[in-house]
Amino acid sequence: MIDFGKGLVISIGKMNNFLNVHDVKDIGALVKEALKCKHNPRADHDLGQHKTLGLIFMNPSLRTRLSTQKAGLNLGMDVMVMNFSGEGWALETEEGVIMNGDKAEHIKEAAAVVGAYCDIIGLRSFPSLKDRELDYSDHVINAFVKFAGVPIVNLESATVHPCQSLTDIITIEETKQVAKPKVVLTWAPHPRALPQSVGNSFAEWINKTDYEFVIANPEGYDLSQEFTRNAKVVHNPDVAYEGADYIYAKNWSSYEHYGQILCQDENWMVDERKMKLTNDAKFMHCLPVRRNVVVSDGVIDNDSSIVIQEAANREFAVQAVLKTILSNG
Ligand code: AN0
Ligand code: CP
Repeated sequence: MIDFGKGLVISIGKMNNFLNVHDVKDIGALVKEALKCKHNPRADHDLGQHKTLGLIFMNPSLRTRLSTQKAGLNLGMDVMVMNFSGEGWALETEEGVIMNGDKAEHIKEAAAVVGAYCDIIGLRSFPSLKDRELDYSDHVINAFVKFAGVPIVNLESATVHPCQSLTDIITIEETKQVAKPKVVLTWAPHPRALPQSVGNSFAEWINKTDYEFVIANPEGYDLSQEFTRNAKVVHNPDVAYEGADYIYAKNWSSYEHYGQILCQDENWMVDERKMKLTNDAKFMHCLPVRRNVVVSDGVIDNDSSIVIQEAANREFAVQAVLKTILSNG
């Protein structure tokens, strides 16, 4: 049974920004708050009255875009969404440059202007996958933190995707059959170079739980230790799958050989053979997912796939985050 608790927002503590796991004092309390939102989504419809949520997307999105709008509406907020790519002015992010090229507006003004219209800003900004040092400085979201003057919610930055990771823990808590499940984050093939953000973030959040955690990826695909810390990393998927309660699949491009695709080996796809090695594991993926590249139809269409429940929980995860920020006063 879910214990909905009392005074959860108090135990979550004050939250000024939601940039990564370090902004959360008590993950358990935030998970409970999200489950409380799921139980009664409109219970706090007065909290966000006359407050504006602005969602800025530098990149495509389905789930993040809709779930965050929905969460804002559940809390009574007014919500504005803008796709910067194609619709906004091309942004300069470097300091001190002579802006006589393609970039029409500096991020300093853009962030401050959005901040002038909004009480909370959600921002999605993927990495370039070209310059590791610049990407890992997370300079775009940090410029918003510095210049917008209002709380910032990370809707996937160059390094992490905390709304997704919170959702993933909520979904594991809802479905787990044992107190400390074995959770496996497995790399899977993909034809395009993707960010490490979802993998980094999943590792960073799962490391804060008492679950057994194993990461499986090919040689050359180890994630940054800044996020994986002491997690066990194996380079053979069969070893990782043995006895797993959750198989969480995600592709990422190489961190070491930054942004490169080093492996297309289809033995890394999540398939029925490997799932048979598990303890009847549930299959998870943040979506969007490429069928029969990352995961076989047989696995994602099986009852043990919880990807839709996982995506549905995005609404309540971000609602708990927005509620906590709004409760700061
Ligand atoms: C993005 C990524 O891998 O970061 C978004 C995932 C939520 N995925 C793709 O671009 C396919
Ligand atoms: N999982 C996720 O963030 O999906 P979108 O990219 O569609 O928002």
